[in-house]
Amino acid sequence: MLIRTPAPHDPLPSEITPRSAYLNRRAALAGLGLAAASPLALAQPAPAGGGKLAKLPGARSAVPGAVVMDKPTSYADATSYNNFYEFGTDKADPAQYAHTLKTRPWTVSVEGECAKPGRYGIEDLLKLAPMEERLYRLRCVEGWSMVIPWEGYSLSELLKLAQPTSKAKYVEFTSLADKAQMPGVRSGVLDWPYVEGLRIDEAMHPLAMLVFGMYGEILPNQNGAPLRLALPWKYGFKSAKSIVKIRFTETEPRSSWTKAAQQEYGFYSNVNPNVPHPRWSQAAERRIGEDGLFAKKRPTLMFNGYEAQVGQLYAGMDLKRFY
Ligand SMILES: Nc1nc2c(c(=O)[nH]1)N[C@H]1C(S)=C(S)[C@@H](COP(=O)(O)O)O[C@H]1N2
Ligand SMILES: [Mo]
Repeated sequence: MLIRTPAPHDPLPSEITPRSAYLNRRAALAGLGLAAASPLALAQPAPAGGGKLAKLPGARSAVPGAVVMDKPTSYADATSYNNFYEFGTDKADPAQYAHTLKTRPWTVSVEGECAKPGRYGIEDLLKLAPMEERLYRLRCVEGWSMVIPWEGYSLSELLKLAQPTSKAKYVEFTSLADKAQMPGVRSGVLDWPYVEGLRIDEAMHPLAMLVFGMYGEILPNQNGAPLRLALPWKYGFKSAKSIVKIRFTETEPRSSWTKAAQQEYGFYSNVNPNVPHPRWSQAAERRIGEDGLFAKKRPTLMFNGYEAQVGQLYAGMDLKRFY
């Protein structure tokens, strides 16, 4: 399948702001003497966190595409409507039960096809690279989406320290699975531990983010504390939460969702409005927080709106086959 690569002058979908919003902001900034400020200064300030967790500041990211102009989802919505099956399958379960998760001490082991395997404590990981704030869309395969200001840095910062060998074609991520802390792990709904995988070039892409916080605070447990992935161009389930192991492999890892339903969840799982899930269309989505009586569904964008950044990773691939 041919991937359309936007011409350099094409606006990125993430840069398209309604003209009225732009003019309003410009008028407001002009009043403050900031009219000549950079386009980034026009972006919406991120909403505040809940005020109960430790602060985790991050400077606005310079990675292209890392900041979208969409209105961020409220902190209340982003922390109460979650998928984290280790704490139950209902959207409200993680917020209710994840307080039993112990996030200190926490160690991530990096292993497999690499010259420098290692074990990293969470305090060291927090200091490994400068914290950046990135406003990413996250779209769940179920047909809803959120826009969240994440704090973290590119996953590649950690991966490159391990010096992956030429046999490292893929990276596998494993989440904690502890029955004592995670009531959902007693159920057989998934094959625990939760495992996800990426091709190594996807994992090394600057937009692939290792996340430690959101809304300027450390991650709430229900959102995957103390660290998780955020892969904005893939369906939400590729972004594993509460990671304890990262392994470089020569063969394609089998993810928990693919094991559970091979026909429904492929290895790639790139957001793609043109490839329906076997049981429903993926052409539109509901933005959480905008589900009032008159709220219209939004069209889902190719690669969730990040096509200009990641489209080249899939040039020449049949995305209907490699779904
Ligand atoms: N370990 C683990 N990671 C997980 C999940 C899970 O059940 N367990 N759910 C995934 C799914 S389906 C989605 S949509 C996102 C949801 O992230 P959020 O609750 O922070 O919005 O996390 C993903 N990561
Ligand atoms: Mo999801």
